[in-house]
Amino acid sequence: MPADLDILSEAAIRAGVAAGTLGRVIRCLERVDSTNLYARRLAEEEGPEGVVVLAEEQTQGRGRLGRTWFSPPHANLYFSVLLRPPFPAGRAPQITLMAAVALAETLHPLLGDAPEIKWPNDIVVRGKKLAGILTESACAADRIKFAILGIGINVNLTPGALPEPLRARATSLRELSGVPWDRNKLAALLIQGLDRCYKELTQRGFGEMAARWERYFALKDRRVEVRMTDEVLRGVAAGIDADGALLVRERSGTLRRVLAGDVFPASADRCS
Ligand code: BT5
Repeated sequence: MPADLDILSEAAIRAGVAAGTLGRVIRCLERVDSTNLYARRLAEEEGPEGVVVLAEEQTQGRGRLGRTWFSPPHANLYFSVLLRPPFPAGRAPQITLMAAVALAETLHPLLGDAPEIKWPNDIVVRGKKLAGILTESACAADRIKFAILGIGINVNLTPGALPEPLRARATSLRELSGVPWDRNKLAALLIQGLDRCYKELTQRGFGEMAARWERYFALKDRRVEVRMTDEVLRGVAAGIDADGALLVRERSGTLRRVLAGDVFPASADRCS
């Protein structure tokens, strides 16, 4: 039987979330295919903005581009937020970047160490991946109809529980701090942080959020390699633009905009 720390509780999370848009409805599930798929089903049934779905375990936890998210039970946080931003479709990538800022700003004081954002969707601490973000949106008439913001954070996962290929590349809050974390309190803090950043993004636009994002962008001004589906691009990471695209200056001086791909320090021999 799991100890209290190992059980997600809607009441405990709600107690830590002030009235806002995000978290007005909180649903904790024992096991689900993917919280993103569950939230998408709610969105298609006209669920309201701000619903947060958490699960103890995912049987089909998803990453980008058909990858999987390792989601063992009662150890981590896996949750999705249903958003209905009043944005044109082109602004969808800003949701992932906003969420990365919220995660970094919430985790930074708790951890002591500054987390790093790896464009577009990873939170990395001491060189290992702590969290990932997957935003999936549906559009109609060039507007975002809804967006599902999915977040996975390794909380109390012990390194021995990771499958072999992930051991060298993934970490958890417990591994970093040496102590177990209260997932309900952490979930509440993250929901609050996301609510604040989402409000700022919708009310004030992306400019200020982009500046905050760049503060945590470890590869800024460094030589990088960007792996895209049909091309590998090399250059210096210059930052992000108003649409959230990664800007890479090639050796020729050309500034390239990258909308989707994986970025690595140049010559690093790692895979995502
Ligand atoms: C991501 O994709 O990082 C997005 C992960 C989003 C997961 C959340 S959990 C709640 C919600 N519901 C879902 O079904 N998904 C979201 P990507 O950048 O493609 O990275 C995927 C890669 O990260 C994998 O190919 C592995 O190499 C690595 N990975 C998988 N599980 C991991 C874990 N638990 N911790 C660290 N790295 C992991």
